[in-house]
Amino acid sequence: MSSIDYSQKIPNNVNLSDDRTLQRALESWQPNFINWWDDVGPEGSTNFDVYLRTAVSVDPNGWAQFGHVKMRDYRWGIFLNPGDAERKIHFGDHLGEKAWQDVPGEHRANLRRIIVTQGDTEPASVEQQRHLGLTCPSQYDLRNLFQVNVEEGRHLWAMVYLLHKHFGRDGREEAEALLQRQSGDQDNPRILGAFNEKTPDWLAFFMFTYFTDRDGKFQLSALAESAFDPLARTTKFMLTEEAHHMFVGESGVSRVIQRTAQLMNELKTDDPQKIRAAGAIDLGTIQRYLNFHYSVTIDLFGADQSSNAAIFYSSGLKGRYEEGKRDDDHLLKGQTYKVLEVQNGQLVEKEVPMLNALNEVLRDDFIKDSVAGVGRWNKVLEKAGIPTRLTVPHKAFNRQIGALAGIRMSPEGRIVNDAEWAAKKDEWLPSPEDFAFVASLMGRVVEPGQFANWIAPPVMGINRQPVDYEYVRFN
Ligand code: BYC
Repeated sequence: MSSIDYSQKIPNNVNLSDDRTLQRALESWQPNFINWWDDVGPEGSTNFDVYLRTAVSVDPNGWAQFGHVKMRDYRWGIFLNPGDAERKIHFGDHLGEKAWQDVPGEHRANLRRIIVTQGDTEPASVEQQRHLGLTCPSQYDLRNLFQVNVEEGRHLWAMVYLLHKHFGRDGREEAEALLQRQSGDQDNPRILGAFNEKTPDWLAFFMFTYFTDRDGKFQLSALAESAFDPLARTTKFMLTEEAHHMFVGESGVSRVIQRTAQLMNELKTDDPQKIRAAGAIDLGTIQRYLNFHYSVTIDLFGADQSSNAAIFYSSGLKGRYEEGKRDDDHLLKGQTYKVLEVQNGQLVEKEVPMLNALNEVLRDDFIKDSVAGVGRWNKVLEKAGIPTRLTVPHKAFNRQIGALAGIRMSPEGRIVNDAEWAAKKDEWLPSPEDFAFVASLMGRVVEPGQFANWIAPPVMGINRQPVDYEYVRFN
């Protein structure tokens, strides 16, 4: 089932034409999706022909094709990784039983909730990024933004397919609601905190795609273990696309650092004001953006102790990251895990049942992965001979979810009083002045091969095209 039927209105590899009712339901959702894209998708981009990757197969050795397309005409489709009829559930109370092709009645509400929460993040990110095209630092970057946007749109389709196919009328209603909630809307916001934050500039975009898309990687990996086989197969394929999004973030921040380091060396200064005056982003501002995006993203893993997480795992709905590679009993009953909490004004470690701490387990896996990339950013500084190093803040810094919510803490992990927090907040998190400065750099550079002054060019182009390729035709 690896070929994709492109003759259909909705490209798919799930034999959609065999299920007329489902096909009609999805075809009636499609115009609503396009209306949503027109209303809150990338601003002012309707006529652009963009050099985009489109999924054409789920074969790992050639799953995508590249070509110039108008984003509105992008072939958003439904693609599941190939199935294994013999697949067995490999964790939780149903361990060893056959994976489910349909939703068991007793798990329906929880599965729906997980799928809706996952689905909600996809359109949210497109909404958050909708103005960025107006201030792109290059055609290359503009194309990458649009690539991320269309693929988040496809990920929404992936979740809507599951809702329509497996959750009947409730699923169809949820699919509508996914187009109605809006990022940052007072009355009808997106479900999770980070997806209601603004992505006001390209540094925020790169940090978002580095950190927040990485939450996507870890959550999707956990869902790819699910006993509900259609969810496992669809999230596996989504992960293929997600890798590029994190690349955009990691290489984007890296190029910002590279340019800053170059100017620091040229001007022989580490004075932030001089770097700013030269039109680049000082390392302090980069660190503050990092602190912000890291802390709101680790909140996305949920409370450190969660009975939901225990139920999701024991029922087989959501596994751990790389569940299949772990050599324990995959039941986790009687095991413990350390979480942090505050006692008498001190942070202390507390041993709690592992099943209840699975959000924390996934958060810790995410943290390890994030820190590795920050290390790669530091290599850029090291290579340039600059002694400053970027670091991720303490896990308890600026948290809003779970036992650490609301604790006043410095990025190094020192509990501080309200007065110190108020005095230092602008050293630790981007201040209104930082945002205004970064915004002042955001011009619009669209000549092929040209780059804004605050960012270095990439090492190579997309799909072996040159860096000065015409990635976007403005028409
Ligand atoms: N903000 O018991 P808890 C991606 C809520 S990113 C606001 O810990 P649970 C992407 C929680 O919903 C991946 N609310 O919850 C990236 C619950 O509410 P109710 C997205 C929050 O269920 C970039 C209450 O607090 N996928 O793909 O254990 C671009 C109690 O919390 C937050 C998923 O998240 C928050 N940060 O865990 C595009 C996977 N955190 O029920 C895309 C699916 C928690 O009391 N979701 N709450 O009203 C899940 O697995 C779980 O829902 C969560 C929460 C891990 C998110």
